[in-house]
Amino acid sequence: MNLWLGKLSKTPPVTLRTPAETARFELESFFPHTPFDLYEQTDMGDAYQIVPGNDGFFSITGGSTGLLYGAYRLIMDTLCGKALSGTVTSEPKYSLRMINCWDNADGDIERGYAGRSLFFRNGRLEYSTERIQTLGRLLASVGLNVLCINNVNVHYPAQLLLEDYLPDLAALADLFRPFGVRLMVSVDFSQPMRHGISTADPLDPAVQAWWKETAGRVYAAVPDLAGFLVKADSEGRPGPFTYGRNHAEGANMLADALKPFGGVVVWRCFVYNCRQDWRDTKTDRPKAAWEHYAFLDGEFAENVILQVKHGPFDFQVREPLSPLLLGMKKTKLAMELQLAQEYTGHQIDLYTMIPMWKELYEELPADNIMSIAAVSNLGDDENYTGHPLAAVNLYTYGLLAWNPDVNAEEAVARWCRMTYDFTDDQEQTLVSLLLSSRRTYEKYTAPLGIGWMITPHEHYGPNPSGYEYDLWGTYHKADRNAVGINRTHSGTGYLDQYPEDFRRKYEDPAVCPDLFLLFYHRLPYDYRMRDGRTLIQRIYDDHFEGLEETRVMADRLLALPFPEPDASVIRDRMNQQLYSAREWCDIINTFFHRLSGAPDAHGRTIYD
Ligand code: GCW
Repeated sequence: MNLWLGKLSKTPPVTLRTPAETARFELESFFPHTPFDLYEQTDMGDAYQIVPGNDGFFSITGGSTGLLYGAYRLIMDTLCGKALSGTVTSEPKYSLRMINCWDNADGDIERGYAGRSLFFRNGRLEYSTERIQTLGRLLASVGLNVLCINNVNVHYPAQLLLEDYLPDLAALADLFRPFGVRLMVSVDFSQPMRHGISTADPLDPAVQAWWKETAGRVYAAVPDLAGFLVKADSEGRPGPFTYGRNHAEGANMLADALKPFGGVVVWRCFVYNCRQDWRDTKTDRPKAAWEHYAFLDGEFAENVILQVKHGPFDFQVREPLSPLLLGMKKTKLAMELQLAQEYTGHQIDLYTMIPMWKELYEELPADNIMSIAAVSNLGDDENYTGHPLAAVNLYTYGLLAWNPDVNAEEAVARWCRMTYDFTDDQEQTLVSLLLSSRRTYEKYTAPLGIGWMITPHEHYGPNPSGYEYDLWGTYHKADRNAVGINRTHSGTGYLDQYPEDFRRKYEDPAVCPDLFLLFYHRLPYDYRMRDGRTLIQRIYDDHFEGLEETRVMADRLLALPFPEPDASVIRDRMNQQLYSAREWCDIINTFFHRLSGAPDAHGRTIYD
């Protein structure tokens, strides 16, 4: 195993039953000559305290999971060369730190870039026990504790997880339990209709009774299931709208069924019109989530969590924080991130996410959300994440979910140190390449917050107008004079969904940060930016810089002594990224050059 725990030798045996037992096993094998004590204190839950004593002795106090997290903290600090200098206490910011897998029962992964499913094959739950244990250990080592194993688009036969496959689900839960990881399943809102009920109306007593009975069966098999994840009325999925019900009515009905068992309903807010007419200038897709949910603030049951994508569109390189995350004060919220690099290079291009997450947190008041989720970047490739360096996103996500105040550079550096045996200089090089990779990708792709100039459906490589006349509501409206959408009060009014202080930062193009300029404003190509450049020149410059930075990155990255098989995979993917970055740069520049007719001020080659 070449992930960050690769330097731990022994794999935990399947006979472990609790996180506390796993903690003891990991510590005994990592510190074979050091005495230690573990004190289990149930009410501490995930929190832990590590106290050093004489002659290397240490003790850890915590709940069962807290002992495990404390054990990994100590082991990973040691791997990073950090000695325990005094008492360490820690507790997580969020109690649910979730990974959402978009795995289908046939083994395919929607938007998966690391091979096939680790859980499913041939329409069933079928897996390698050893790989599941490794995964459990990886998740636990960074404090992740909820794993939703199936796609939010619940295609048949994934529905059977609540039916015939329950014993298999229970067996999988047993494997994850010693790592403190609780399973979650995505459910199909219309599932009662597979059982002779003619409706899925959440207010229908037969529907309610079916979900209650189902919850009873499911929790009898998996008593610690975290709950259900639901994508409803979104991109063709069934939901309460069919019956004239709102999403509080839908979510609360399921919440009622799960309540006796302590389960939660995680209800996604990714709801918009995905059959928009491009001629319709009134509808602006980023407004959709607010329109569907804001008026329901305070209406959701105790055990409902609304899971909101971090931006109002869909995981583009740069999006503002979703207005729901700022405005729904009386509802439990989770922020949804995406580790899978759907729009950010398919785990071919280097793209380290923590700098972006830290930017989101700068806008997010500390207690607005109570939980966090991320779409998985995992699969059955030998290295689990396709690109070996994409593992840094899983690792740093865990650290962020535990403590959003984590320092991005330190987190990345710790991952590098645990993963590779590099000199300090080599490690510094890798850390700086990882940290700058997102900005580089941003420069050579769609400019200044506009997004969506990507090949439709596949979502890799450039196609500037691929989505322009499509149904998805993702338009840039570039013409020969101007580009972008006015989303201020005088335009679509999207910005009106935000609090006043947020609005003020973006409503005037003269103060709006450059990187959001075309998200909020429609501007002519000769618009003068604050640094004196025209808008079109800034677009050209960013693209040439992005390509050049990729070339430099390739030289520096490929000079590092990665071990095999990482070295070959990294080399192949870097070469693909170089090709793609050139395509992006040339196609985007040519696209805008053809429209605007503006020459590059520096006379660089833009193809006609
Ligand atoms: O835009 C979409 C992705 C879909 C995904 C959806 C979602 C799981 O392209 O593949 O479906 O987002 O988040 O539900």
